[in-house]
Amino acid sequence: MSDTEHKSKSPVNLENPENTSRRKFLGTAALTGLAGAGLATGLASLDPVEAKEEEEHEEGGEHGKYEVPPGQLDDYYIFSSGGHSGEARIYGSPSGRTIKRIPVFNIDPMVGWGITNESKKILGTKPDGSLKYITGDTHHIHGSYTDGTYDGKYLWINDKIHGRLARIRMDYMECDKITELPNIQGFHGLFPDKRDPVDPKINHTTRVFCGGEFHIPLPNDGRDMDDPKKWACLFTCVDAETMEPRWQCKLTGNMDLIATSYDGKLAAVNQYNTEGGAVYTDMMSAERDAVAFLHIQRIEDAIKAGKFVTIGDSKVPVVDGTKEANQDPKTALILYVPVPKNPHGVNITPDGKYFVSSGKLSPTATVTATDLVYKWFAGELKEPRDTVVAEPEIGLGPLHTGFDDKGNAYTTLFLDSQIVKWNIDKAIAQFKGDKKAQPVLDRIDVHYQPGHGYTSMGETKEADGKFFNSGNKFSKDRFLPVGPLHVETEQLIDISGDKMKLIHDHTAYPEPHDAIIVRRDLVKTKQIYSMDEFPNAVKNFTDSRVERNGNKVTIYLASVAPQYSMMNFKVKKGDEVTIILTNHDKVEDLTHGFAIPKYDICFIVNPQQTASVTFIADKPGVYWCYCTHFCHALHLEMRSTMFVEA
Ligand code: K7E
Ligand code: CUA
Ligand code: CA
Repeated sequence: MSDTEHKSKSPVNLENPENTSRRKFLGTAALTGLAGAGLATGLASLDPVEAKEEEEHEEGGEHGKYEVPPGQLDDYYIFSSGGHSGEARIYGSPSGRTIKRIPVFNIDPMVGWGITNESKKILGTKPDGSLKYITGDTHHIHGSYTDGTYDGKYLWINDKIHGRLARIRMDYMECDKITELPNIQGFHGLFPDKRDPVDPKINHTTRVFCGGEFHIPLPNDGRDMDDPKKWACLFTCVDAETMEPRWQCKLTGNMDLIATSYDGKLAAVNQYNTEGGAVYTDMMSAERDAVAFLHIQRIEDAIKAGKFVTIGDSKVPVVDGTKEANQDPKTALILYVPVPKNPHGVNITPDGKYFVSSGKLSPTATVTATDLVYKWFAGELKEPRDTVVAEPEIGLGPLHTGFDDKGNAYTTLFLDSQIVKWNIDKAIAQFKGDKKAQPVLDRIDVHYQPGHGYTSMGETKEADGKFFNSGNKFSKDRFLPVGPLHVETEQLIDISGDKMKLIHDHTAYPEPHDAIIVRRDLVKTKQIYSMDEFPNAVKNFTDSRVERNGNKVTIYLASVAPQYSMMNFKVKKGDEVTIILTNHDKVEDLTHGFAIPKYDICFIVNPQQTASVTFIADKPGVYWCYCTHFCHALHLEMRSTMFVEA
C-alpha cells in the first residue's frame, strides 16, 4: 500500500466522502465538546448531504445507539489475548474501553503478580524460589461452555513460548492455574470442548484441546537433532477441572488453530506444515496442506485399550494419529482433509454444521460439512476431499472467520486490509455448479492488515449478528504518532444490516490476537473475596504479631483504611521474612497496596483478600512499608516500618 492510499484513509481527511464513519462518530456527543477546537470548522465545510447526516446523528439518530454515555455500562465483554505481553485483557463493547488487564504469564507489580507467594505458586518456581519463566505469548482465549453457550465459569489462554495452558476463573477474573504441556513446543491453538463425546448428560466443557505447532524430537533431550524427519507435533487434551493433561495424540504435520464441534465428538485443526519442514521453504513445498479432524471418542477408546506410548519423563499416554497408522476410515483416529497450501484459522458455524478454514496464501475459504466428516469415519465416502462442500474465492490473505445468526461468514483479509462478508449457502450452491450464485455479499476496508476477527457471541449457538471486531495488526496513521512502536487498532463493525458499517477504532497495546465477545448477562463476578478462600488469612486484627522460628520470621499483618495493624516490626539481618497481609476492609473497590523500598516488594490486597511475600532481610536499616493503592484521605499516611537490625 502506498503512502497516498494511507492518507486517503486518514480519519482527519474530511475531504474524502468515503470516509464518513469517523465523522459520524465525532458527530454525536464529541461534536459539541470539540466545537471551537477547529474541528467544527472542518465539519461545517462538509457538503450539504453529509452535513445533514451529521445533524441526524446529533439528534440521537442511528449513530447514538453505539454510544455508551457516562454512567452507563457496555452490552458486551470482550476477553482478549495480549500477545507477547503475556497477559489477558477485558474491554467493554461497544465502547472499546479497557476495563481490566489480567496478568497471566507476565509479571505485574500493580497487583503483585509474580511477586506474591500465591501468584508464584501458580506461575511455578525454580528450586531457588525464583520464577521458572517470566515471559509468555498469549494468542487464543476461549470460555467454558454449557449447552452450547458461555457459562461464565472459566477462560483458557495459551502461552506459545513455553507451551503452557492457563485458566482464568471468571468470578474474580484472575488466573488460578497454569499447566506446562509435556513434549511440545509452540503451543498455538486451543479450544474447550462443548459437551462430552459419549455421555449426553454432560453438556458442558470437561476438556481443553491444545495444538502443538513446532516439530521437535520426542523427547527433546538432545537426540535426533540432525534428523528433522523424526521430529513431531502433539495434540494435548487437558482436563478442564484438574488442569492435568489427560492424553496426547501424535499427528502427521503440525497444528495451528483449533475448533470443536457442538456435539463434543470432533476437534478440527488446520495444518500449514504437513511437510514437517524444518525451514520455511520446506513448509511451503506441498501444494496442499490439511484440516485434520480428530475423533475424540476413538482416541479415548484407544487409550482405554492400552494402545499408547509414553515419552521421556512424561506419564501422559500418547496415541498414534499419524496418516500411516490411520489408513482405514472405519478405525481411523484422524481424518486429514487436503486444503490449499498453508491454511490459517478454523472456525465452526453457530449451527454446528460447517467448519471454515482460510487459505492465507490462497484467496479461498474451505467449508467442510460436519455430517460428511462422520460419513467418512463410517467408511461411506471415497476421499477425504468429499467432505468439502464449498471453496469460494473471497479475497487476498484470508485468515479468520466469524459468523452471524443468518448464515453469513465474515473473514479477515490480511493482504486486502478488508473484511469480507459471504454467505455459506450461496458458497455451497456455487460449489455444486450454480453459476449464478454469488457468495460474496459485501466488503469493508479496515485499518490495516487484520488478523483475527470475531463476532458477538459468534463462537456459540447464540450468535446474535450484532457486531464484528477486527483486530488489526497495523495502525500506521490512525492515532497520534508516538515513535516507532505503533499501537494496534481494534475496529468495531456493525453487521446487523446488509452493509457492514465501521463504528469506531480503539487502541490495543501490542499485541492482541484473538478475543471473544460475550453478552454481559452471562458474566457474573464477585467484587469482594471470601476471607475463607485464603488458608493463611490473618482473620482478626488482634492476631497481628511477629513469629520467629530460627531465622525464619513471619509477620502477620492486617489492613483497614488508613492503617496497617502494626505500626512497626523488627527483624534481623539474614532472616527469611514472610509477610502475610489480610485486607479487612469489606467496602467494594477498597484496595490497599504494600510496598517495601529497596526490597523490590509491591503488591495489593483487594477487599477481604490475603497475600504474602517472602524475602531475605539482607540490608539493615529502616524501611517504610507504605500503601501504594489510593484508599483514603490519609492514604499517604498509611504506613508501617520494618526495622532490620544489623
Ligand atoms: Cu492468526 Cu496466533 Cu490466532 Cu495471531 S494467530 S492473528
Ligand atoms: Cu491503603 Cu492506600
Ligand atoms: Ca505447507
